[in-house]
Amino acid sequence: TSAQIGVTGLAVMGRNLARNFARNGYTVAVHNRTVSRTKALVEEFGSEGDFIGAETAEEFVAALERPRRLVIMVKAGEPTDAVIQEFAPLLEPGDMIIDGGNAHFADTRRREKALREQGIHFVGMGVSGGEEGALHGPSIMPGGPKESYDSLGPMLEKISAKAKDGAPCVTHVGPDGAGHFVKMVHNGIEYADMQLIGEAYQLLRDVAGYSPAEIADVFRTWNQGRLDSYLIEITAEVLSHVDAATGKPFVDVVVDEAEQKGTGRWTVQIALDLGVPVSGIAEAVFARSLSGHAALRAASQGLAGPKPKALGKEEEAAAFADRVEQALYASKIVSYTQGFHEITAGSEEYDWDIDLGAVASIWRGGCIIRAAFLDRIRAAYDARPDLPSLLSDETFAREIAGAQDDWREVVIASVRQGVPTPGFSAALAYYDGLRADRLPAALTQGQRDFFGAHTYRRVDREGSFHTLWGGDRSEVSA
Ligand code: NBP
Repeated sequence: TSAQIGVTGLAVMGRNLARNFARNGYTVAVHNRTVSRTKALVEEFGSEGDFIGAETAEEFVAALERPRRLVIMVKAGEPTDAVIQEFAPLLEPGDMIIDGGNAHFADTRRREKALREQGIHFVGMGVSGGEEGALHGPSIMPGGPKESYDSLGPMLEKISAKAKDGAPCVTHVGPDGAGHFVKMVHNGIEYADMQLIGEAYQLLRDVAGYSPAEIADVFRTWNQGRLDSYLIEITAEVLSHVDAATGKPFVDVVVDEAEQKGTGRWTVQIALDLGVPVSGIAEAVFARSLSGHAALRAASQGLAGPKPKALGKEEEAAAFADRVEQALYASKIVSYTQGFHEITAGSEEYDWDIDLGAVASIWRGGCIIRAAFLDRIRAAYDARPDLPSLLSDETFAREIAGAQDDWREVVIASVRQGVPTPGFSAALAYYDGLRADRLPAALTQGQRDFFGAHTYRRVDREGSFHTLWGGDRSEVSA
């Protein structure tokens, strides 16, 4: 017998993805640099389906039916290149290498181009959902040549998560690096979502005066409404967890320094290159970075702040919690607006022709940012694929209009009480910036013309102009 798919790299993700394929009836060839992992998988999970354990690269390639479909699930970066170098010479034109790791999309573009010259189809495939997702159904974001999706797609549709309406959470995102690009932005949005939730938690704790257990209940209530999402759900779980050793809330015994693996940072770096204002995502990355500067934070402990004033009455605290829900929801709309703007810009820059409604659709299940909310983003783009921004969608615009008074009150309260809310504040500034009739950018242009003769355009006439700032201050055409 031969295998319809092969997986090399059998750490948590690869092992679970291989099991997922096998559980769905595919014969799966499995391979890992360290052979003991391959053996362990077959021994432990062999009863779940048909596995062919391969010890060498040659055995692995020989076990695959043609055209071969070979999934790489190794550590992103050099290990991926090493594995490609090992396998590519053993493959034949028409075979497929699928990289399911968290590759940078620029690496994926480079690899796709090099392998295309050998006639090998290279599919950069974003996978979200962690190890549980890999096993039970992830959200899958494959890029690469469209024709490879014709044969690979049906298999991915089988193993992927399904949205509530039954639609598989996978689509051909676009050529070369499109899939990994979209996965990158997914992670950036994930950072922003987590930061906004964190700010809501901190406000409920410091301003409303709620305990972690009470805040868990608030999040449970929110999870019944428009904020219904995986991240809100697990937030309630984490907040209600009590540390067994001390009896304290778990959240109080964890060191408050957030770590990151890099995809959030990439989202911001690429946004800077593309000129897309992803301020909410950037603030989320910076907030993690700030949290990690332990020495700097220790040295700043004595700095002055406002006198905190907890809300007295219970009703007052409950009303404040409702406002925080509005602020969280409005800020969330802004994060997604910014993330989808980045996808639009990437799609234009690299000619990917990404269907934004389809992206929202495949994020509805399996991935970390899965949420009821994404159904509405999908509907917005399906109704108007050329929507200039999510904020131009009538429903979202109306919702923000309804939330904005509370959103402002929450930002005011956070400033007054000295609770940092970079996410809520940046989202609000973005919103106000976009809706402003006039921006101080006109003054910026004046300053640039003054010190650097950079010229400016006028509101009333075509052309570029320069004022003779050092002379008689008359205006000349530039
Ligand atoms: P890791 O990222 O920890 O990678 C471990 C695997 O890489 C092992 O199979 C290891 O083989 C192999 N490997 C390394 Br390291 N260097 C190698 C080399 N030079 N040649 C061949 N194999 C090499 O595993 P993971 O956490 O399962 O993640 C796999 C991929 O999936 C990563 O790219 C990750 O970013 C991505 N991802 C992870 C998650 C998640 O939740 N963990 C979610 C989504 C995507 P060995 O056994 O011989 O050391």
